Amino acid sequence: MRTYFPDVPKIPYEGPKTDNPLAFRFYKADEKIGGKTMREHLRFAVAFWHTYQAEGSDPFGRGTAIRPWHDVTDPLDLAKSKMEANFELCGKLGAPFFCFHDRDIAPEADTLSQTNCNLDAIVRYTKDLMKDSDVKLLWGTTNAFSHPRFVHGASTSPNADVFAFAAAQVKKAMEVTKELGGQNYVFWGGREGYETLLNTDMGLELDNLARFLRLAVDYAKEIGFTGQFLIEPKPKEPTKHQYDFDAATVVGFLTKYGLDKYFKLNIEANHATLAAHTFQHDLAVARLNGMLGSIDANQGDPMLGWDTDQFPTNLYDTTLAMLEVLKDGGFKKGGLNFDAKVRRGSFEPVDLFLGHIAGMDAFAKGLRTAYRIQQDGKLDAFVAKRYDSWTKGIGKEILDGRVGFKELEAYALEHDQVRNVSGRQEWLESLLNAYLTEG
Ligand code: XLS
Ligand code: CA
Ligand code: CA
Repeated sequence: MRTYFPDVPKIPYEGPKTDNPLAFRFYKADEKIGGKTMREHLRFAVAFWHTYQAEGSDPFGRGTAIRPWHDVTDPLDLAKSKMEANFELCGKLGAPFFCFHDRDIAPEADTLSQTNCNLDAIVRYTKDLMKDSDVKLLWGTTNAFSHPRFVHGASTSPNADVFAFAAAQVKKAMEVTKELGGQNYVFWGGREGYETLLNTDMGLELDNLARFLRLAVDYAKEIGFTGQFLIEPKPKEPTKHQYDFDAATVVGFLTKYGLDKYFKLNIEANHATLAAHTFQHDLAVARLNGMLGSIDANQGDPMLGWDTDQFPTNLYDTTLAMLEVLKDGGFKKGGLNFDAKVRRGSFEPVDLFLGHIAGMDAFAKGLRTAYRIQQDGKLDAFVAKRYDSWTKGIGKEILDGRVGFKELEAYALEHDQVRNVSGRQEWLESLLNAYLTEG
């Protein structure tokens, strides 16, 4: 088989002081942290769309990327080349997983049945490549947003034919994900949202979205697909109002339609910040609802109002994210998918490795720091002490359901000189900095 990145070796761990750009500083796959290897904790995945499809175009200019498969012209051969490159890149990085949309891995043809044949051919080819590799599929999904037929949405389109088309596509993508041993299946809202209520029946669209997800659940049961279903919130882009706005919105939606037991959430950092939340906030909302499924690891740019999908390098964020994952008892079927693309100016093939190494190291360092924070217990102890009033006296009586408004009024009349204590935010932030800079 062809080698796509001949100048890139298997990436070694060389420690924080290395000058070698093609080495890890913090990610030592086999090192155990709290009984699990870093590989098992972090479950890194490479995103097919950004790594092999993105060419670095923007609204002002065409792609700049130089890619080793650019000499391949036949669409199916090109799809095979990219899949070969994927196994080489994941293998050299030591990333145990990859993720894809149906249309990333195989070209769309003029008819749905020919498109499905293309997909089948690539899936067969991928299965063969998997035989000689440890690389697995973390999740598959459907691209039901790029083609013009999805101009008004997929399952929330006003056009029932589009709903049917999207259903056919998800059916096939789910079968393919199962065939390749995918551990999860993602539903991201694509164009499921709207631009203006002047032309939109929002009630019907939301009911249809739920209807669609219910049909997906039924079909998964029918074919015995046991992967975890994940919904990925995003507040805007491409539509102005995306229905899956943020973690809290999705939890409410799933609960309303009785779908909550079938789905968990795939939280993307850049989507959380677009919703004006921190990444940690949306992870915490998912965790508190027992729905933290998986993560799309990237970061946005606070000075830009759109989804920039940059490789995550902010240690503050990766640390707080891994703290949420550790509090949740670690990933089950999910993992850390790099939904991230190298910048337009980083156009050489080696940049694909440098981007992933930067992201893997940022999360490895985040894991190390988060684990120390958790073991040390100082932050947890501070929070526990802050809520101490609920462990005794009137607080305990409230929690035990032993008092109503009348008893509370009687209590308040007796204790109306309330005294609060400082929240010590600055001290806590400085403590976090100490964890980040030591060790
Ligand atoms: C787009 C989303 C998308 C999903 C998968 O913003 O991040 O890439 O992760 O469809
Ligand atoms: Ca994503
Ligand atoms: Ca994104």
